[in-house]
Amino acid sequence: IVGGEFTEVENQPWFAAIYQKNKGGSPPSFKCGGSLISPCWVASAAHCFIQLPKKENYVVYLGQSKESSYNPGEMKFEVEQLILHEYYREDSLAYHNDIALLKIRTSTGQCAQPSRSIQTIALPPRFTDAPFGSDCEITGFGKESESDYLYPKNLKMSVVKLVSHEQCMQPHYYGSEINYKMLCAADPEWKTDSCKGDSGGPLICNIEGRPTLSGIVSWGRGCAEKNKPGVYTRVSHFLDWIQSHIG
Ligand code: 4AZ
Repeated sequence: IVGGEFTEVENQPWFAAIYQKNKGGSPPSFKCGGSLISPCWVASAAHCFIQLPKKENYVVYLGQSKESSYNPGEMKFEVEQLILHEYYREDSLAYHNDIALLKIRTSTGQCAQPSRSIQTIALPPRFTDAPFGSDCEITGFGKESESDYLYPKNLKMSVVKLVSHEQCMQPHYYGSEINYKMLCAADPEWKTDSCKGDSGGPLICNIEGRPTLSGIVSWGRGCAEKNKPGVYTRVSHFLDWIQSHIG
């Protein structure tokens, strides 16, 4: 996250930290964010997993405010199922149908136990989003500046505004790279944005008075660049796909 502020996972208790296992006993490497949408299921971005689409290679933590550290109250999970969208596709800039579902279970076969630092996030009503111009929250362990090579250790969050498709499809924004299964969100002053490493994490908007998973961090040209919003998978347009897999 460029800009924004450091936070604790109690303020984003649906946030999941997804790590890729390493060979030869070295600790797992942080890979992507995710969101707990039911006790057994985490939603994330397909592009995080496409190069290594094997569930055995990943481990999921809930309740982490600090990356790659022990966090009191955290829970660790293996991935029982890794489902990537069957129409996931990459264009020059854009990812299409950039959504994945991870079924999680502890070593003793349990799903997530809700606590102060672990909670599910609501899915949106069908084809329903917050109005354009609404404030929404983004969360992640991603870079604080595109040029950094290090990632922050502490979880960050920020606030961005939903940008209309009409605006985001302007030639000096993203033109025809954008479609209606994506959401654009940005800071009017281009000071805060999601960035590399935030992929898969949540864009949370208030819909009908409750915090809702409206978007999944997917792509963007750079981070907090003028006229280049963050682009998010539009969860309200994938509810049938989600339902068909999680029941
Ligand atoms: C990335 O490379 C990335 N500003 C994620 C989000 C954005 C840009 C890049 C959006 O993972």
